Amino acid sequence: MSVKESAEGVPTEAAHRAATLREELAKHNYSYYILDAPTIPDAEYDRLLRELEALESKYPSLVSPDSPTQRVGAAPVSGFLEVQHAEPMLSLANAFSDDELHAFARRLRDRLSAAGVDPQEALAFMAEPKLDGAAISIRYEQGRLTQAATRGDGTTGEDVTHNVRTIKSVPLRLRGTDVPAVLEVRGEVFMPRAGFARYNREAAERGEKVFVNPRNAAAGSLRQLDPRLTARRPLEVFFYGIGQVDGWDVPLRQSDMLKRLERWGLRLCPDAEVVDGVEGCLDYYQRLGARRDELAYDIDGVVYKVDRRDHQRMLGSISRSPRWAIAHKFAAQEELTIVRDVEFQVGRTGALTPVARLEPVFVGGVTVSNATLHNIDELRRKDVRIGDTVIVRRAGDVIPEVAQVVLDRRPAETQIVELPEHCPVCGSDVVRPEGEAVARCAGGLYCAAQRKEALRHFASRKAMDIVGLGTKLIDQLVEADLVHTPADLFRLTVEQLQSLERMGQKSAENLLAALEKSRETTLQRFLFALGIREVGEATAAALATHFGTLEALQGADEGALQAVPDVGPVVAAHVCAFFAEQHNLQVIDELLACGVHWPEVSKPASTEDSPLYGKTVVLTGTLSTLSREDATAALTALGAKVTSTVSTKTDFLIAGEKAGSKLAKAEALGVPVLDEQQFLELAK
Ligand code: D41
Repeated sequence: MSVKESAEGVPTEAAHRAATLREELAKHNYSYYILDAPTIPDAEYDRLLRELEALESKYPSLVSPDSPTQRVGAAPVSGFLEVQHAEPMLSLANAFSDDELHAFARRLRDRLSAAGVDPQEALAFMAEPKLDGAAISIRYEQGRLTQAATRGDGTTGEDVTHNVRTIKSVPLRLRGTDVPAVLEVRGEVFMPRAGFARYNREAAERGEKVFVNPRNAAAGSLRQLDPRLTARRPLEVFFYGIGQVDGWDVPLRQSDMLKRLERWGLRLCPDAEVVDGVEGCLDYYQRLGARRDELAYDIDGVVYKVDRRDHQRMLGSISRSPRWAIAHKFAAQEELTIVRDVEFQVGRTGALTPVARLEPVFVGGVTVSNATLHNIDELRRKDVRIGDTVIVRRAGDVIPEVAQVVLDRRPAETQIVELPEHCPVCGSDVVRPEGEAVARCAGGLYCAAQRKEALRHFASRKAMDIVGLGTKLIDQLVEADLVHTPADLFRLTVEQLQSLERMGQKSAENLLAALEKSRETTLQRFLFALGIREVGEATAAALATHFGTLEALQGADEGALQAVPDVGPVVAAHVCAFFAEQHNLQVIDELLACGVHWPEVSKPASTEDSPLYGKTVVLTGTLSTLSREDATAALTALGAKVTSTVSTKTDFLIAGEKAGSKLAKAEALGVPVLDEQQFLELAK
């Protein structure tokens, strides 16, 4: 019996198998990129892809341009062709303040009411993050990707089809049977922060050029001549609009139009929302701004768009920008300035951190005159010299850092920075263990800098919370030789304090009262205050809950410590080393003798009995009775793992007030959602 063959001599079975594989792969791609809920492990996906590749290489007539094997099909190009955009790619006007946003809303209302729209009607807006990447227009004909172009000047862009095809979140073919004859979609190609960091680390290891920021990385990657190079860049895409359309009755609302795009397999930004009026816009701006550092990608503001497309049409555009949309920018996060000096700061653990003293510059809403260079390796890698012009970057509350030297502006005379051999504070040797990036002062608590940092940490709000004992006062106490260990704080007298500069009797008494108050603490705070390496707040809480008493913790060996959720070998070793040190035990004894005490830890019969033990939990929205940090600490103490993104691996979403996209996603994925009350019940 002969095998059935199709016209090109391909066995029907092989053709069927190829079709099935493509369908499977497309389904998994959709789950992965659109639903953000992977259905199979990466390795399994790769196996299916390889099977398809093998079939296609055996029967080349099976290959089609939209096969998932054909992402990196094209050979390098010698240059970029021009593309005329069928519909121009407009740009966005900017608002830099709330006032400018109010003015935008006023203009909208005036124009719309002149066009007959009831000015009382509340306007709905699409509010979305403004990604810092590269704008792209992608054309699908009969559902197949035919062309991708950069924005260029808005009228003419460059053909980057060969590169865009390598981006896995860009479908080569749209899902479904009801796809338009022609559909141009517009969006932003970007490099997520994690991918950017990983890419740069690996590039640096290979001695290649690193990217200054994710925006340059995205734009640069699209302009590669060889698509095989682009394919190695971790690029992603979010779509936010359309260009030319043929054969689709576009929905009335922008938000509904986007939902339709999503069903065709085009990825949207998960953090976009429909909001009401300017108030809704400003509220979104605040909320997104607060989450800016947690987002997986860089943004430089928020975009608001009138949701009704008939209103958009009435408003029209002016000089290449639509009147119906505006970008509300965040304060710039990068600026240029000059390095005046580089000094080494000594931290609590003796780590020497190079810090650049800068010509003051306004960035991210504050004036920056110091920026960290992290460690000596980073300083060498970036080759920062005194006299250089550098890019300083500031992200939210994070310490400003020197991102890069602008070599074009390097003056003829610069000074190279050397790691000091002796601690700039106490003169002890500086040691740098083999293979470690961090150099440390070997002086321990002999070093005044380390003592100051240890005391500052001990007194801080989340540790012993000694109100009024700030940096300046600690510096004075250490310099006057009044305080060597934390226990000395509790032995201070009014007379000693009054001998300090700018310290009257009243302030001295207030400080003693604050010290008195801080003696009553919790085991968790006390453990955190000790400043054991790698023991942060959450770990301190987990240790306190698990062991219940200081004695039990001190008696634990590394094995017993690792039984605590989230305590691994490194933390366990640091804890053991801390309690093995005689002078640490002495300080603890003295603190207890000075009256530091805490209530017994109420320990659940066993954390393993908690319904939250071992569960993966995501927090969203605002809880009314406890802060995000306290909720995280409580969950960690119960043995739960707190993560930031909802996926199929999430066991519970705890949703407070104003929960947004995470709640929607949890509901879509069927992840159980707890409100605050239910969470507190379970955490009892
Ligand atoms: O995230 C962005 N960068 C973004 C850019 C966005 N979310 N929406 C945008 N919307 C538009 C209009 C309203 C003109 C369709 C844009 C851009 N334009 C844009 N990106 C680059 C130039 C214009």
